[in-house]
Amino acid sequence: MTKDKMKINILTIFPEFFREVFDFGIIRRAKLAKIVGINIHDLRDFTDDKHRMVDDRPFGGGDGMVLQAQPIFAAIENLVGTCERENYPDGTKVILLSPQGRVFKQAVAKEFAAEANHIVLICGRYEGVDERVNEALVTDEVSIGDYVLSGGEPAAIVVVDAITRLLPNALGSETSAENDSFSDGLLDCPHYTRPADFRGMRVPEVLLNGNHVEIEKWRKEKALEKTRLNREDLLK
Ligand code: 6GU
Repeated sequence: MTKDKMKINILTIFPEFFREVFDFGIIRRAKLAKIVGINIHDLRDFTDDKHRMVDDRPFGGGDGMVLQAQPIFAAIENLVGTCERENYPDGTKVILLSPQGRVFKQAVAKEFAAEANHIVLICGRYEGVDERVNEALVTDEVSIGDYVLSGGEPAAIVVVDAITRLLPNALGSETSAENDSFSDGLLDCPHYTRPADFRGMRVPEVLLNGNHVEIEKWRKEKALEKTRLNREDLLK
């Protein structure tokens, strides 16, 4: 797929939540360079209801409220041009952020960055989202990890960040996604900068001697050590 600008649309009942969060660092730069375009949409703008209601009580009873299908269908029709998943243009991903999704990993970020040119993120809320959204609209249901958030908004920020930095030319030449944690299945090695002695704590000698073979060997060892300590599961 030819990589034109990546369009990301976020559907939320809390548009204010995203007011400044994408205006810093790599995401800001990628926006200015037209590598990515990020737009926030208030789900309430798509409701039929005169009171702008977007949720209702669950059929079958139970606690909490469920996001209704109608405003989400209307929003997808507006943003994608159709609310029939099989008719989405090539490169369209409609992602529901929910704790029931498949877990978002670096490999998933790479898949989205490589395959999509238009991503719609639906921020789940309350006790859930009417399942017909999943049945008809959603191409990928995604969770960012095994804990409960009050809504999908923080997850949307995580997904946007992880995808944006993988887009071609999003990182300056001074940084590279190749050296990131997880790109080789290990955590990153420790880093140090000046001064070489801070409060008596010395930078490892090997990093100061300019022997790049030795330095690479040290970094690999330390990456393994850190991974064994904090993320033994990654070594299996
Ligand atoms: Cl995507 N949504 C919510 N509500 N909780 C989560 C999550 C998403 N990912 C992990 N926990």
